[in-house]
Amino acid sequence: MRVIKYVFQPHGDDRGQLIALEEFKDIPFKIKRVYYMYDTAEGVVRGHHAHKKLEQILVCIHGGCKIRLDNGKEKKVVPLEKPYEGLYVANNMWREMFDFSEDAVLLVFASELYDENDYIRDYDEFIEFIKEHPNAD
Ligand code: T46
Repeated sequence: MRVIKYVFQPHGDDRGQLIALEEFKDIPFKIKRVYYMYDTAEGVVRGHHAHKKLEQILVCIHGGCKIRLDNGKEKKVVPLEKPYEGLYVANNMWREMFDFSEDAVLLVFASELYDENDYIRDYDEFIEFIKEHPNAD
């Protein structure tokens, strides 16, 4: 499984750092939605689903967390703990987010508006879905 992690270029000067993200330039799709999660309780695992269409970039802009990616054949755990790193998560990828630090803020750029019908929340259904929609690699 190929993990696609973007390293964003900060505009740093003696005042500190600034990162600007533009659609189709830094983010490889049109950004239709942005959401973020914070105050995640200790031991919580979020996610446990895949998507039919939605693509996303995950950035832990404060603190740290881990993302488990599962393409149905292989699983990989990707730590996110730098505000300049973005993890691309394709639609047909089962994901879980865990090990959130107390101060973690996980920011997500999404290619689609929120649509509950786009979620695959049953793992067996996900395995059936990727037979017809295989992952790139
Ligand atoms: C994903 C991972 C990385 C909304 O009303 N609008 C939204 O845009 C989102 C994302 C959520 N919600 C509502 C739906 C639920 O009642 O917020 C509640 C929590 O959402 P959910 O349980 O889906 O959160 P996670 O952390 O399990 O998953 C989220 C995204 O939903 C999902 O697309 O890939 O983060």
